[in-house]
Amino acid sequence: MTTLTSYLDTNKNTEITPALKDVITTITEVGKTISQLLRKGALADILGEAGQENVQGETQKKLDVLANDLLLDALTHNQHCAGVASEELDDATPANTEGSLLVLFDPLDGSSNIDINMAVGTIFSILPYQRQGHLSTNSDFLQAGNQQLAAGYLLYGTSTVFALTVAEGVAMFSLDPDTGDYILIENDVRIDADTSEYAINSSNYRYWLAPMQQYIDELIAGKTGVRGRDFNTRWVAAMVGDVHRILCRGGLFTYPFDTKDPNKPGKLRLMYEANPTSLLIERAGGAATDATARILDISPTDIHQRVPVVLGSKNEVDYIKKLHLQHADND
Ligand code: AFP
Repeated sequence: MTTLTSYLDTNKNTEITPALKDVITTITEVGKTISQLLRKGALADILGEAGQENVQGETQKKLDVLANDLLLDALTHNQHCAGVASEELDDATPANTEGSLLVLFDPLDGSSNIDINMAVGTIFSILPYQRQGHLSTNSDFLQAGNQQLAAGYLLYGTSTVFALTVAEGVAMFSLDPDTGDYILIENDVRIDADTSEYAINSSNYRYWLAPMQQYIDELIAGKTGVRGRDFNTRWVAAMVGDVHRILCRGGLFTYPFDTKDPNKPGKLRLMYEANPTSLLIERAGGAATDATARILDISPTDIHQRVPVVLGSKNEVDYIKKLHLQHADND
């Protein structure tokens, strides 16, 4: 039996530095507390609205606020952490000026699922910090996803699962509620290139671009259309859950560009959601794009910027990209 601690200690990968180990351990320890609070549910008085709005103008749930505060407190007290950025806070919080790492997180992805007892998760991304001796600022975080040193998520579902990528490959751990240890359950997660399962919020159909409408029309036509086979929909309403399903059994997830709100080219956040999940998906053999360009190569201009996301089984992602490029050529 391999625990997360022994995995981080004995993994041959030399890029798992002591600083990374320490920060990853801090995140997973907070994950245990969040998991316990979720398990208590209404009994812990953590359901419902906290009565505040976050920087994105969305109402925060009590547990969003709690999870955010727990992670922020633990990470700013970690000696290796030079700064912390949260989806829930306007600005990044500077921490230890001698730290070598910056941490970004979405404390509770899929928060609308909390009150209905469905899966939610914590997503994180770790970037290098180059300006030791100085307080970190928002601009230090504006690094492309391909610079991430590690990324992962905690999924609080029927069990609590931790997915991690550091330098290469993706490993998955399950939290043993009896011992409090994260136990390795999959050492090298791989995603098949082909899939018949897709995730999209189809209620936004009328706002999508023509190539995305064409793609979904083709999947719905199934055997009777150009794809010549049937497809099936799954939608968790928490990206972290959809990404987890794809890591487990393949699939396609997209929150595409839409014209619903001209100020939002996509719903998902590049730095807290798209970058970390794209790194996991690519490292497991899948692909992640904004429909035409690789997500991990996007140079961020704002820590809260949003981006269209198409990720999962490689052949489906490539096919969507082909449709978008064809439409661009025809325009
Ligand atoms: P919240 O964390 O604000 O609930 O948002 C979750 C999310 O950004 C992402 O995790 C889901 O895939 C997506 O929203 C669900 O969006 P819909 O509301 O369109 O189903």
